[in-house]
Amino acid sequence: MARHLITSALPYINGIKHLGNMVGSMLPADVYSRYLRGRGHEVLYICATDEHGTPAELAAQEAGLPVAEFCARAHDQQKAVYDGFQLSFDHFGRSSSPQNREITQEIARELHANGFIEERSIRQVYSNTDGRFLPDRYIVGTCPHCGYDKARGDQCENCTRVLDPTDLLEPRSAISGSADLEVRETTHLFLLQSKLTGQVEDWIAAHGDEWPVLASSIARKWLTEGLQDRAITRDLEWGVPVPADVWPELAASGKVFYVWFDAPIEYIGATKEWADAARDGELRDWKSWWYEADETVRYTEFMAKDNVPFHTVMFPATILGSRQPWKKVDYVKAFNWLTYYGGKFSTSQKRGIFTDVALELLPADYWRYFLMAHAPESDDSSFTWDLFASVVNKDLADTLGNFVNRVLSFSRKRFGDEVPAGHAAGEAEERLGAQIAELLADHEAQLEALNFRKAAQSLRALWSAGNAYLDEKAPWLQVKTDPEAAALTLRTAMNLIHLYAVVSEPFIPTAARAMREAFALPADAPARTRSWVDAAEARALDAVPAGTPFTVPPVLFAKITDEDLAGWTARFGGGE
Ligand code: B3M
Ligand code: ZN
Repeated sequence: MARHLITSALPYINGIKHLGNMVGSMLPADVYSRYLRGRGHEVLYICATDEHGTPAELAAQEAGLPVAEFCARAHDQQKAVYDGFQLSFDHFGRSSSPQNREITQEIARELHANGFIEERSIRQVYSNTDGRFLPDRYIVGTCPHCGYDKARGDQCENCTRVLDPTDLLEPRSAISGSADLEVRETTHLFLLQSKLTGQVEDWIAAHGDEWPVLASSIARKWLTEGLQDRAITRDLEWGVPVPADVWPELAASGKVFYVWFDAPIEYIGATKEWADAARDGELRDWKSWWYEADETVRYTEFMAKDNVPFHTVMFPATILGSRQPWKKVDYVKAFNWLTYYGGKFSTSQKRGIFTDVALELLPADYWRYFLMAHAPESDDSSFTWDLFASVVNKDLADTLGNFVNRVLSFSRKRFGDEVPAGHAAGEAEERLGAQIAELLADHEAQLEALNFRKAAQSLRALWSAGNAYLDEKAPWLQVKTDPEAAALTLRTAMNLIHLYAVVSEPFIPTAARAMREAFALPADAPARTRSWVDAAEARALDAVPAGTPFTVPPVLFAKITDEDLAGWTARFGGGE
């Protein structure tokens, strides 16, 4: 059994994430983690809020809170939503933790000792009114090309031309609106990525072929453009301070590391947070996952495609340059965009569906299944309410939910509260068993390959097989002529329900639990605690024996009605 280290890109702290963020990082990482745990692997699923940087400071300012307090609250809010989505993190940390500060500073010291960090003086715009240096995008003015008067210092949104802040006419601070700006000399630390290019190239040459094309092609494109030396410090109040033992002057002038420098290190930092939170007697060895980790540790990262360069090039350059045996990623699972009616989900423009609001409308399982079944893997994928409703109604309500309810209620009505015995399994059951074993093998193969859309398809195929069997046997007719035959059909169908409970758990954990708990299996029954189903068990379909007491759970999935659909489309905006 392998040890699986799993991380999903750290959600930025400045607001609740939308469904597009969820589908491209945390949710698939959770499905994969749950699957691997089910297969008996040791799994450590780590995530955290990414808390530093200018957007965090500005969001705090807007909320009228000190930034530390803003982040603490925003972290708890995000964590509550992720709990609602049933994300099974082993630890959900904070990049502002002392652990991350310590490790980030240590890595910076090592990079310095190895000659990969240099101090350079640059010219930067300073706002006298705000009392701070302004990052390019916090300087606004009139575009010299098109005359748009809200162009940002890095780019004009109107004509899309890339700009330098000094190009802007009538520049002013985006924070205060003040035009009292000046250009000042300031010293920053630069990571000499150019000196690390060869090592990153070698590393990608050795490992990149195993990654999906979406990740490896982005990594290679960045490499061919060559790695530039990058400023890794900023003039901000909130961030990991530059270590004073190495750079006393910079530390005294309040420089902190750039958010993209410390954010990926938080994968390690959060693992240490996890270890530090161990209760008495519990052994949590964070280093065994990260430092001189042996080949039994397999590290998989999940992220949207815009994060790929940071994870495949910049972060590896950082840890390669540290010359310390930090674990590097084995597999990079990247996602395209989930769109809202073909357009962008946008946090700033409040377009699309936010994760907290989604959970107010429907429980997590509905979203989890839909999002995985339509994950933007090989291409972008579009959310529409019609599509969502049809997937929920067909797959979850009709194919799975209705099957479960139909079988259990009918059996209770005809045979009482225990799984009926009936005839011994016959030819139809043998065929069904063979089909289920085959579909399950396909499902496993898709999950092993991290093909989430196809895995959702094979899961649905497993559910459909139960419906086809039921329709073929028609126990409601059998019961009239041969009740023992009807009993066999129902017992077999109930075994399918139990199998569904086990193998659907990574996608729909709440419904899976309800299906599992429908059967009061004796404490020592192997099926009771089963976390996955092997081929022999799948074929036999007899884990739940006759005589097992059962209950009929409440409807697993409610159908989305036309009124729901009309209401949600009106509220969130549809295709217009
Ligand atoms: N916080 C992603 C983003 O907000 C960024 C990911 C960091 S992963 C180390 O787009
Ligand atoms: Zn312009």
